[in-house]
Amino acid sequence: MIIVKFGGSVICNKEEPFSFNEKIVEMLVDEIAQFYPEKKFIIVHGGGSFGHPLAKKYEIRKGLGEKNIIGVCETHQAMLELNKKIVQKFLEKNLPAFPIPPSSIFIIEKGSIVDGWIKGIEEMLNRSFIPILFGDVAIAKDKGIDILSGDQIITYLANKLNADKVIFLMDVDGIYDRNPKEKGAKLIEKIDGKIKIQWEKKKFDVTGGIKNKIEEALKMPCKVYFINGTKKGNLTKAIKGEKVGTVKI
Ligand code: IP8
Repeated sequence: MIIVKFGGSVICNKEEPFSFNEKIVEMLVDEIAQFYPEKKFIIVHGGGSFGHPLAKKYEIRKGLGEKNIIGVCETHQAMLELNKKIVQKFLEKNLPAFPIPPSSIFIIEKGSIVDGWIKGIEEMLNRSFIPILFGDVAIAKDKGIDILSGDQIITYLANKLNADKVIFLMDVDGIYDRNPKEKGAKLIEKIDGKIKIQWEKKKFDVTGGIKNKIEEALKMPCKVYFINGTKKGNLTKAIKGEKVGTVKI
């Protein structure tokens, strides 16, 4: 089973609230279609310009307060909207995508999953569905409510369901030794636990961007690819195990 993260910066334009990169999602679904049903997939998508601006506006990372309970529901609603657009693209290509709202099956603490019910996901995979999860708001033991990043969901699923491979789709070619926009930035081809990067602090992302992705990847029991999901053919290469982007071995 392969888990693919549709990163928020790939499926949305982060500068524009509620934008959806329809053509890119269609291209990615076409690439997945080449391997279905021989290979099993779980898709997890990020919050992009649907989830993150609202999570920030309603200060959801601070927990459940008196003033943000409606904001929590609105943020979840925005994620359902984005999820529906993605699921629709799979169905148009005749792929049986089935949405699973993470807030209904996971309990978290300090941003990580401490309790989850994933039997349904397993049974869906056995019946050839493609479960589609997403970064979401979730019940938190410590704060009442918190944001659950798609990256944390992937770590949990990769470990519990023994994933063969995880592929993170991003809007840059992989992991760089510093901000890829900086002069002299070098693409790192392989990463392991010793990796050191001059982390960039992102204002947009409430869940920690690339730093969180790498930390999570290091907890996964399989190869993890970080590739540019906006370039045609990259996802196909990663699924086939060909050289592309950065690989955590
Ligand atoms: O983009 C964040 O998920 P991520 C989800 O996978 C929300 O970190 C609601 C902001």
